[in-house]
Amino acid sequence: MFDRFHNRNARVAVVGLGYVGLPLAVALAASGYEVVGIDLDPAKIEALREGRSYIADVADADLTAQASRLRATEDYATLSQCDAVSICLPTPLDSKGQPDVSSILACGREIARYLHPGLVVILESTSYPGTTTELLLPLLEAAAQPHGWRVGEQFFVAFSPERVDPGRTDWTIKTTPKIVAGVTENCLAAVHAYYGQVFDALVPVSSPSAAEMAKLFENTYRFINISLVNELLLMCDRLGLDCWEVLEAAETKPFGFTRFTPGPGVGGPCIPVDPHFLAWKMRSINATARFIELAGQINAEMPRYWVQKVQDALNDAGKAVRGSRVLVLGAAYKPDVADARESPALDILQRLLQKGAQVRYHDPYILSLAKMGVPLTAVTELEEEVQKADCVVIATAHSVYDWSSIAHGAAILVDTRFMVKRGS
Ligand code: SAJ
Repeated sequence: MFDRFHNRNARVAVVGLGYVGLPLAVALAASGYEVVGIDLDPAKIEALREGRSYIADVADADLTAQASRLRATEDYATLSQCDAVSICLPTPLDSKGQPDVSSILACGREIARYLHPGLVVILESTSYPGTTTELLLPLLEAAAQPHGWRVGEQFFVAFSPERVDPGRTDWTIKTTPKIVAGVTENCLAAVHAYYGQVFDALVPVSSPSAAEMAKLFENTYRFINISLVNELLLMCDRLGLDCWEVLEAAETKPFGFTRFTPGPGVGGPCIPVDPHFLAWKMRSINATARFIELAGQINAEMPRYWVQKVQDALNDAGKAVRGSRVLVLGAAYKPDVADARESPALDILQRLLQKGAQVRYHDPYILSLAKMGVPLTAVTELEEEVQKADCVVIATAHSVYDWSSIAHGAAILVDTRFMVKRGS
């Protein structure tokens, strides 16, 4: 039934060619499939046609190596000729903090237009339990019904959460275990036949909702533990204890303890977003995810805490924040990525601007924050800027920074990442 996958002569599609979809498309092509990448952004399509990667984890050479098997298009009609389609579209929170699944719905409607017998539809985007079966599946069933096609018989629907970690090299898209779930047993068999040729280890679970929940829990676990260690920092501050020393000591426990590190808050497209999908789902059934709500409050508090540290340090030096020159190192949400989505550094910069500081930032990967709503462009002369600043704030621990040199050159240093403490 699924020989085209077993024989790897299936033609497969990936919708959404971002930091999840493009690495997946390359991995599928490298596994021998003919791959069609679909994206609505003409700039992405043009770049890929010219063999230019815009994703740090995909080299131009990777595109060149797969050029015979990977092509890009804006046209969903190509799905008529495809045996499978993986949906890798963003699922952000909207301005009210509610899940925004509009991209998945729009994509589902397009897939429905080109639905045909044999098509395997796999949702990879992170979303709340029920998205696959309550939102995506009905769109496809509505298109299937006039033809008498049924899910699990003429077409197949599955959920398999992405686990792409930008910048990580020890675990790759191929070696990271891949959860898979089908709407029916046959749907599971379909995604197993297909993805089993691509990923080293599949983890089948009983339903798409169980898989959606597993993905959300993975990242909620991180979100809550990061908020716990941030609260530890707040508690140590009130008790006059050195949080770093406490953590170093606790970490010597060889079992039953996982180290997290306090910081300026939680950024990125995953960790600060995914838990709120789960919290929203629980509210929708009149239940509450109390840990998530509390963790969100603590993590959101951290930029204010660190700006207060700047204010206190300047005050101790007889300076007001207003008019002081403050240099923030790093705008990205984590080291060595060019991504500032939900980055706490943005909140720190905004707060300093609101307090009237002369704010500058340095980030080798992000040269302007205008698109993120912060009216600043990066400074480039790092050493000179450190020397001239009344206060330097370490917000993102990019590898390019020489922490001892920065500590030596800064008149005042507020180290939200404890980089100097680490001795690195
Ligand atoms: N952070 C802390 N303290 C910590 C860990 C993280 O403040 O101890 C902050 C980071 O600075 C960042 C945010 O939290 O602002 C998120 O950091 P992250 O390391 O979780 O990075 P992400 O968002 O890229 O998370 C991804 C996730 N991968 C997927 O969703 C597939 C996450 O599940 C991974 O565990 C994580 O990478 C990872 O381990 O690197």
